[in-house]
Amino acid sequence: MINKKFFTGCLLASALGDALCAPYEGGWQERLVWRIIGHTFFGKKRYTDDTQMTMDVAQSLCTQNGINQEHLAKTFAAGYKWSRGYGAGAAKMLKKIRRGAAWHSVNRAAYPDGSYGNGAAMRVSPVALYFHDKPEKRKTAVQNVSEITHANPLAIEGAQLIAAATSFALSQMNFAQFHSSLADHARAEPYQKRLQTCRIWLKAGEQPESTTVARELGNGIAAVDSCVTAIYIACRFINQPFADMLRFIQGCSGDTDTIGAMAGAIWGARNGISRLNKADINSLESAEKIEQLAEDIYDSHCIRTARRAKKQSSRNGC
Ligand code: F2R
Ligand code: MG
Ligand code: MG
Repeated sequence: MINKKFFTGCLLASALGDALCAPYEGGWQERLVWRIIGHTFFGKKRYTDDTQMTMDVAQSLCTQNGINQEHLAKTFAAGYKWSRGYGAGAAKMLKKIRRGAAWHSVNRAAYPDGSYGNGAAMRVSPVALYFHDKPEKRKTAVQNVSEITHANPLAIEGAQLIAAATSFALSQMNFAQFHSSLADHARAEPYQKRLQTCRIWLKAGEQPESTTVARELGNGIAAVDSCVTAIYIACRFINQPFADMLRFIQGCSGDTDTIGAMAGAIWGARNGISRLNKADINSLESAEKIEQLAEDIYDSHCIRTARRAKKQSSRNGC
């Protein structure tokens, strides 16, 4: 049985990656805005849309015992706040859902081909934890969680990659297996190409600079420009201090909060809460609530496992 500390490590490291890299996101205007609104009234570091939507997914998953798209869409809409820095298209859709629109009637409202932003991938870690031992259920759940706001196949594929990487990290999969299993999830050419670069660098033990990583794997708001970047960075720093990984992400520039959230989820699922700095956790807004949500996912996993074992033993006549 996987220990609870890896579930709490995953969600807390993701939230810390988001909050601690948010001051480095985007250009000077975004950084200036975050300097003004980046702390709570009590001096805690604020998280952004990445963590808000991750918490929404976790909460909806646990109360609904799985993915209920109508419930989740309403939870996303209720959690929306301008000051979390949502993507423009996502903000437009969530406001429409809040006014009563059905999610499937607005998920192409901003872009007819659906959003290809990384907003689906950034929030997928609770699904990876909840279905870590059920890969087919995980894939369906990722599709369902993503398409509420991200109907574009590239956004959904990015979310599948991040969810798979997080589940593999939780199961302590070895490097070779991790990368060959991930490659099975990449259909689109940009993902295949970037995963190939990532594997070559890691296998050869190369240590490219953050600017090279940003140039070759991407550092942008599109899922294809950030998901493999996060996976590469998490793998490279998997046995190193969390703070070193975040410093590297900050040096990548661009969409740092989201790369931090996704890489953080993978790193935390592998290393657990005990390898995170307590002072960092204490400095984070709503850290206790995030930890509790991770514990709820863990408890729900234990209940389902026990139920399955009971069913199996009654089938065997025990
Ligand atoms: N919004 C931000 N950061 C502020 C902007 C940073 C900087 N100026 C930059 O652009 O790099 N951060 C948060 O948004 C990201 C997640 O966004 P999400 O949820 O995917 O939103 P959206 O609006 O669906 O997509 C984001 C942008 O991508 C472009 N785009 C997406 N699909 C498109 C399509 N089919 N056609 C044309 N453009 C498309 C648009 O510019 C969207 O605004 C995370 O970084 C989170 O931290
Ligand atoms: Mg954000
Ligand atoms: Mg971002």
